[in-house]
Amino acid sequence: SGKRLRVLVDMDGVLADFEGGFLKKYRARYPTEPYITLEDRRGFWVSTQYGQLRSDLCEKAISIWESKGFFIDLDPLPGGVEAVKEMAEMNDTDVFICTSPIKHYKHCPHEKYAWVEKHLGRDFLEQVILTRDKTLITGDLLIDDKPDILGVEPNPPWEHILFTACHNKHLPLSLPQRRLLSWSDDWRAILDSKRQ
Ligand code: UMP
Repeated sequence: SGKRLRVLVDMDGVLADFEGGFLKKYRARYPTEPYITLEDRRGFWVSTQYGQLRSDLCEKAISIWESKGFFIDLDPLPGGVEAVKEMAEMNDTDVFICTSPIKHYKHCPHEKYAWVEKHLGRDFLEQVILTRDKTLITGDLLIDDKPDILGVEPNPPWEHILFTACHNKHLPLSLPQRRLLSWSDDWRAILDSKRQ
């Protein structure tokens, strides 16, 4: 039919390497403090796991992503930029980058737009959605590494595809949830499965 497919793609942990960027800058700023390897990461919230390691490390972790330059300096995750560009070129397909800024707004929202311009090009700024509540956004698919995506809308219209990350790879999949293991995985088949 003539219906277009709308794909929402998360940024941190899906297109941009939040976890890798965090660990690198945390170790550089706090070289004598303990840290959690990516292999040992559990749970979506980095600050929570650092706080469990030692209570004062929660705020030290937060200081890293609240710093100027944190979000713009994140490296792209392998294949993500290429996949999103290819998706955007597909017939009857609309792609939006759907990302939640941190509440410390001094640098993050600006740097998220700058990251998209740098890696996807100026025209892609049209596709950016900044929201703290993704349940309000309509779409067919939401590709996101956060296991639980909650908000004021109890029945969001999208199917959440869990993008595998260091913090969620050990989680049992709550059926019928589907995963994308990486951008090398068959994201085209997931899109095709949603086309009418
Ligand atoms: N974030 C935190 N605390 C953490 C980990 C991440 O505030 O411990 C931030 C980084 C991102 C946002 O700006 O939360 C997650 O956004 P989404 O990936 O859900 O869009």
